[in-house]
Amino acid sequence: MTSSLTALQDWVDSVARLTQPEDIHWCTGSDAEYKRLINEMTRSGDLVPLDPQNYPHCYLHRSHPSDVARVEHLTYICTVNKEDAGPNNLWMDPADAHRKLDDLFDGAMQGRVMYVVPYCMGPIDSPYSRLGVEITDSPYVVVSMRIMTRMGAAALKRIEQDGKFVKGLHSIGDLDPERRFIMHFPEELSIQSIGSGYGGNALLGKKCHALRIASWQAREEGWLAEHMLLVGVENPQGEIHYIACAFPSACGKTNLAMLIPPASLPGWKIWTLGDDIAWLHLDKDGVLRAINPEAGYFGVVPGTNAKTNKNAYDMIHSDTIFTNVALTEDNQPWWEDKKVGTPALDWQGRKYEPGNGPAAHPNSRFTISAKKNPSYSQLAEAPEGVPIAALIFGGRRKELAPLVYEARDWRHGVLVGAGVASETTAAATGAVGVVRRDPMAMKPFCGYNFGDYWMHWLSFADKSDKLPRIFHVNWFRQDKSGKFLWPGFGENLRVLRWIIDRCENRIGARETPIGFLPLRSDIDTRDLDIKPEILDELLSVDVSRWQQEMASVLDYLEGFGDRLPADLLKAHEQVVEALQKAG
Ligand code: SAT
Ligand code: MN
Repeated sequence: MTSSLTALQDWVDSVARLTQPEDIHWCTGSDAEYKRLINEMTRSGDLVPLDPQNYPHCYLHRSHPSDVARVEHLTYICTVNKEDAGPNNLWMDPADAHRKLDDLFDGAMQGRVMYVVPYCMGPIDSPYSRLGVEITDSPYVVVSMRIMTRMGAAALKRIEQDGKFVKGLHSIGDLDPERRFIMHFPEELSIQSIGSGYGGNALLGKKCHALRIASWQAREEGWLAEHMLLVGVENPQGEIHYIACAFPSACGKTNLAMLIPPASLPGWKIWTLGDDIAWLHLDKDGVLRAINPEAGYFGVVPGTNAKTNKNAYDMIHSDTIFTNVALTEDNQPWWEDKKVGTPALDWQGRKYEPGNGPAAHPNSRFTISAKKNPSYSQLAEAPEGVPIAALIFGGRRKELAPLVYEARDWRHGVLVGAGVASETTAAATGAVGVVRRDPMAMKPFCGYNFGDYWMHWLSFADKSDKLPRIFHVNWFRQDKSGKFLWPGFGENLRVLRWIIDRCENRIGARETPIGFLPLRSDIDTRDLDIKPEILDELLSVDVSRWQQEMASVLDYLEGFGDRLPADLLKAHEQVVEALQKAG
């Protein structure tokens, strides 16, 4: 046995001694194993099989009603030095955290099977991929990890070769929110999660590994782990530009990643590589290349219909695990804005009563292999990834932020990313609709001090002169009555087109204090029912409100004290000066 397999075996043994499972199963990732687990969960009631005619191989999982979203207030970064976790994270001393967790994990798997789940984040033969092993007592987690990652024998083989892997320990425990913790030990490359069976807290390959731990690894190794969708945009001439976009959870990453062009833009096509996470590396020529570390989607269900996201809507009619949706009389999944059928049972399995709130939980999810997507990119498995033409930041903001603008240069782009703010959504527990700073859409996911993270981002300017341009978009502007000003969904391609034309130096732009904005005539509004004055509003920069915004950004940045990079402050000053001149 190689030393990495010995280390793995030793760790599995020590976890088994602590958690005392009834049995241990090493997952191979085979079809037979998947089917066996599905059958067992169907028998135990963990999964409800759906209508086999209309939803073949689809299942419903109901999580505990107190366990339906990420729990940011119980998510910790445990570094030896508190400053390394930063004010953007909850921190606990690693020794204290281990003591607390050892207590909670003591005997936690009694009467249960302990599954050992080797997985690879990224194409199995990519130099950019990284390995992990999750130990869990939840068969729902195992089948989900098989969909979301390259899981099983091939990953184990690569662990043997690479010698390095992230250790993730998960138990659903007793699902008591008082005994629920999601703890990360970046210095030990390990994760421990207890008390939750919900996706982002329990599928440790996703946010815990591919973002929190990977962001730490990425800084040490000189790359970036980002909360970004990844797509290829093909134009009628057959050229494909790859772009990566960072939006907070439940702000439409999956919809944009699977966008279907409107009829008035014939010949365009979107190819999906990823809908949530991108790992970005500079290649030897200085080109920024991206892979999607995941192999499946864990997407928000409500709002998905044949109009908003036809690819997703069609795709989730087979081979899908739904979590916390409602059911119709004839056992079809149902959710708000599905537009067909009526709910009989709500997401908790109760008879549906409108007085009890939405039928499907607002954060109900679908889990499905990326290969089922009709717009799945040929290059999704490419070990070398794809070259990035543009990076796009965005948030959900009723006011202020224009439809699109371009940063002046990389340094300004990092400031634009650092200043992102967005209204909170149902993807995390807590109030919904409150504007908060969510730099690079990484507020819940950066595994270290944001000050150091921005420094790391800024450092790329010295490493390459071929970096992509950086943009900011906002699909969510509203008028006084709360109506969206921009139609969104497929029409967002019109904005991507402008972005690509800018990257190709095909068009000019209007220089404003916050960056470059489109000339009205450069946004193609053919066949769109949008009045010129609305477009003007979407493309306007209100100087005095932006002065307030920049003051609030500065307030936020100053919270990072001496870890705040001087270059970021300089970029900020530049915008403030330009606003002053304009005002
Ligand atoms: O955290 S999850 O991966 O469960 C979903 C999200 O918030 O993006
Ligand atoms: Mn996400």
